[in-house]
Amino acid sequence: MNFNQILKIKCNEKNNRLCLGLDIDKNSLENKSLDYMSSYIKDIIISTVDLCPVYKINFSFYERHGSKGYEILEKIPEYVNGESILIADAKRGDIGNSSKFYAESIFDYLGYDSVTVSPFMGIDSIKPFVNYKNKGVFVLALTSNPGSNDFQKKYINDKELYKYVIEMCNELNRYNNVGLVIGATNDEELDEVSFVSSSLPWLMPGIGFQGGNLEKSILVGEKNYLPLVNVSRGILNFKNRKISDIREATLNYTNQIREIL
Ligand code: OMP
Repeated sequence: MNFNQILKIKCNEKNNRLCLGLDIDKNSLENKSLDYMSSYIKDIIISTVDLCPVYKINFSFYERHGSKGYEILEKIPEYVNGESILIADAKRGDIGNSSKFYAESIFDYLGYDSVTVSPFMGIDSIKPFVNYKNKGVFVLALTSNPGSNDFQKKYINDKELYKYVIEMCNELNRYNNVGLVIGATNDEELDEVSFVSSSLPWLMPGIGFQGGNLEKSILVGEKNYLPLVNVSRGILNFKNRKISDIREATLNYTNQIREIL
């Protein structure tokens, strides 16, 4: 079975479309040691894994701590133990030869299931990731931040740049393992995205702190193929957040999503 099918099965099994973003800011924890941060993440996973089909790990929150932070990135797949899909939010993309080694580090060495990549350097920069047939590749198409106006929504000839990216992803999806990153804050463009995207999963960050539209994201994404709505700070990032509160917030989002579905 290919990645996009496995992803959908996992989401259906847990009757959820929530991707919990494990963006842990060490400074918000009561104990600021990295060993504590690691066990805190393990506890979050244990207490939410029955609900979450997907976790996304933004590498910046770990790489900023050097080798100790990287050790946590190594441990997260062990903590999840195959019960959910892991997205390495590393936003890679380089000349083919370098991308090949980025893919090797994330898929072979770290053992993550999927990765986020930037399309800026073109199709040859993404192919080395896609060539891992059992792994997933989420390509930044229409991002959630205000800067998505700077390039992505600019017209080239008759259409916006982000639509060229989506068309490239349709073409790249030979092994059914390519997805799009579509910010949930772009509710006005979602129908247009759906029109161009040919049955691809959408990773949809921007729910919670960035004010994205949960209902519209789920409804339009579901019609296309599969929306994965990411929430990070909206669930995690309060001072000294207790694990039981994280569980409750995760359940709360889960219930909202189930109602929309
Ligand atoms: P919160 O705003 O705290 O929920 O975090 C959003 C997460 O999604 C962060 O890890 C961002 O780096 C990531 N993200 C976006 O916010 N917008 C995007 O367009 C793309 C991403 C991403 O690729 O995950």
